[in-house]
Amino acid sequence: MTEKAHTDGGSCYAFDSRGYTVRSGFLTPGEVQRAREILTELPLAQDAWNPDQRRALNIHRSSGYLTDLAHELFQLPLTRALISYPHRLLESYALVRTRGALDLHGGASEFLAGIDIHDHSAQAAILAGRPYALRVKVLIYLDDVLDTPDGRFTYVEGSHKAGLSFHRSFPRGRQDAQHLMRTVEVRAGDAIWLNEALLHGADVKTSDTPRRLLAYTFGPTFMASWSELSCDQSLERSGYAASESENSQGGAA
Ligand SMILES: O=C(O)CCC(=O)C(=O)O
Repeated sequence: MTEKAHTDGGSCYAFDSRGYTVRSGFLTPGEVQRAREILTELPLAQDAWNPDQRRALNIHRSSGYLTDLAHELFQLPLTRALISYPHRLLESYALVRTRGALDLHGGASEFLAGIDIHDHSAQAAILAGRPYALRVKVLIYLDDVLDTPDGRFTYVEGSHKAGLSFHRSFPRGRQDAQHLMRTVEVRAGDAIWLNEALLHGADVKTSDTPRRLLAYTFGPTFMASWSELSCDQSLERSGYAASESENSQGGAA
């Protein structure tokens, strides 16, 4: 077995058992700087559901480095190995968050908003020793996110495998489930290959340092991106799993 295959085997193991795998220093410091500079020129719009978060969509179409990066990730043996099927890019964006938390989202078995049906759209299965993931999001961090005030990436242990809804099991969210909450510390240039079935979000950010990331989601060719599911503005995100804040306000989870 070659070293590369061995490394990818370890990454697949981590992806299956923990719900994510990290490549430290995926981007060099020079590449991080390049991405940051491009980001200053992209149109960033405030997220409707989070005023402290701004987003630039379709960064793979911005041409230049962020397009090249999409191609590189697309071709990468790790991305292929996690999907095990002809794959496509489902979405891409850059995210800048200045304050606040990022609600927990994703999950292997959360209820879709407004209807009593589990959302299995991000499942990943292992069949005959191969991973078949439906949504793999590559998060590439452009800043160090090491301490609680930086708003660390956080997730619910085991939620990518859970058959029960986290939000129904813990109606007040993470405050009721401290024993299941885990965090990941990343440095600028690190990349996370995330199983979208892992319920994840971020800690409350209180520091004044920038927190920027690039995201590229891949899946099998038969999967649609969330935006492709929306017919018009009023249907946008319709059926999406109810968010943490909706739940804690007594919403429909
Ligand atoms: O901000 C982060 O660290 C995670 C971002 C994320 O989960 C997402 O964009 O879906």
